Amino acid sequence: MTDNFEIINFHSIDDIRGKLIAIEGESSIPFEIKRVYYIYDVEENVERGGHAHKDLHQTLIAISGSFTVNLDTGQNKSSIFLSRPDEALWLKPNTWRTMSNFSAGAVCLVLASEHYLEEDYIRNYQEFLEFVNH
Ligand code: T46
Repeated sequence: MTDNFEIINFHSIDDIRGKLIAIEGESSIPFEIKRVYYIYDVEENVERGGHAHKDLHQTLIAISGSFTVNLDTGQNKSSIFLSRPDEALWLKPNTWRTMSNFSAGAVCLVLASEHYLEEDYIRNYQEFLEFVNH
């Protein structure tokens, strides 16, 4: 059983003016980017997520600030601290996730492989366990 996630490191183009990172679908990240969204203005001690996806692939990037992503495959649990704009967490399907410990000013940029589809979500943990165990 794999952990259902990978860390992707981006190449930063640096010069005396600062840094630039370009992300291209099916190249910098391993899927076509069909949707982009970002999460910001999250109060301290708030937890987001609490669901899994059946087919969706996503990469999460701490464009600013930091937060923790807590992952659960039904067999393995991991916590990933994201704080670098040159690093992405690639979340594969069938991974229960919550996001917590948002720092002040944190921005989570998400690149998704599909358009928004509520039917792709599993928002009940028992249903998730049944889904991944069959
Ligand atoms: C995920 C984590 C990392 C939309 O209408 N379109 C969208 O593209 C998204 C992502 C959400 N929504 C609606 C659905 C809800 O009514 O926005 C509302 C808040 O979404 P949700 O409670 O799912 O947000 P998070 O932060 O708990 O989870 C989000 C993503 O939904 C999810 O796929 O993996 O970020």
